[in-house]
Amino acid sequence: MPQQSRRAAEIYHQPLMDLLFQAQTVHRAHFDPNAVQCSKLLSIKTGGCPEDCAYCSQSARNGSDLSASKLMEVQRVLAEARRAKEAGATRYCMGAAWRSPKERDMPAVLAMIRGVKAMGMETCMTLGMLDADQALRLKDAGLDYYNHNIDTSERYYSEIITTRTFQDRIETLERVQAAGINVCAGGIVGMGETAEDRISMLETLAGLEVPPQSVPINMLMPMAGTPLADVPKLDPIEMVRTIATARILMPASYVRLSAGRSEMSDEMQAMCFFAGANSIFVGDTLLTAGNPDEDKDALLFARLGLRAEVLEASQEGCAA
Ligand code: SAM
Ligand code: DTB
Ligand code: SF4
Repeated sequence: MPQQSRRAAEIYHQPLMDLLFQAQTVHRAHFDPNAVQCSKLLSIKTGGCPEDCAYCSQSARNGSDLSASKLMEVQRVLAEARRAKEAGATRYCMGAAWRSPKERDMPAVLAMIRGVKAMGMETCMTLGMLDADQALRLKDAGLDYYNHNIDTSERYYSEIITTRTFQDRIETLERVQAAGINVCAGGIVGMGETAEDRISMLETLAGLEVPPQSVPINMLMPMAGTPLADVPKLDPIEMVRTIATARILMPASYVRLSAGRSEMSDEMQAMCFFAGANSIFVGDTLLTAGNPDEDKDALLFARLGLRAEVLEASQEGCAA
C-alpha cells in the first residue's frame, strides 16, 4: 500500500472516539466549531439526463417517473435566488441535469451567475463536464464555485456510471481549477461500496493539485426506479467516519453534510458536525429530493448552539 493510503486507512479505521477527537482537534485549528455555512440549491434544468448514474432520479436511462423540464428562465431563477437571500442563504447553487452545457444554453447560464452575484451571494453551479473555454467564461461571469463530484472510488466508479469515466471527472476538475474557480467536489456514501472505496475517494480528493475548497459528502437517497433504489442502508457510523476522515485529510476545506439529512436524527447530525462537517444545504428541497425544512433546522441549530456563518461583507445568516 502506498504511504498516503496507509495513513488514510489508519485514520478511518481507528477507534471512533480517537477518530472523533482527532477530527475535532483539526477542525478547531482551522474553523469556528460552532459556525455552519449555509447553501441553497435550485434545479435549473431537471430530468432527461443522458448519463446513466445509478443513483440519480434525473437520468433518462433510469425508470424514475420524473418528467424532463427545459432550462428555467433567467428571471425566474433570479426571483428564486432573491427569496433564498431573504431567507438568509449566503451561497446559491444552481444544478442542471446535463452531461455538459450546450453552447445555446451558455448565455442564460452566464446571465444567472451575473444576476445572483449582483445580489451579493456567492455563486455555485453544477452543469456536468466542462471544456477549458466554458470554465473561463463561467469564471468571467463571476462564478465562485463549481460542483463536480467524483462520487466514489476509481475502482467502484464503473459499477455506478458507465457513460463517462473517473478520469473525465478529474479532467473537468483540473479545468475548473485552472480557470481560477473554487472547486466543490465530493461524493456519495451508501451505494454498496466498501470502506476502502470511501477511503480511496477521499484520498483522490485530498490528492488533487489543490484540495477542493468544499467537499460535499452525500448519503445516498434511494430514488424509486433507479438501480440503487433497494440498496441496503449504510451503517450511519460509516458516514461519520467518512466525514471525520475528510476533515483530517482536508483540514482547511469546508466539509458539507449534504444529501440525506432528512433521514438523519438530530443526534446523528450532531455527531457529523462534531466530526468536522461545517456546511449544509438549507431549504426543503435539494434538486429533486427532500431536505429538512427551515423550522426543523432552526430548532436543530438552537439545540446544538450552532450559528449560520455570515459572509464577511454582510451581517445576515441563514434562517437556521
Ligand atoms: N449533472 C451534473 C453532474 O452530475 O455533475 C450536476 C447535477 S448531479 C445531480 C450532482 C450530484 O448530486 C451528483 O454528482 C451526486 O453526487 C449527487 N446526487 C445525485 N443524486 C443523488 C442521490 N439520490 N443521493 C445522494 N446524492 C445524489
Ligand atoms: C452535491 O454534492 N449534492 C447536491 C449538489 N451537490 C448538487 C445534490 C444532491 C442531490 C440529491 C438528490 C436529489 O435532490 O435529486
Ligand atoms: Fe445526469 Fe448528474 Fe444525474 Fe448523472 S448525476 S444522471 S449526470 S443529473
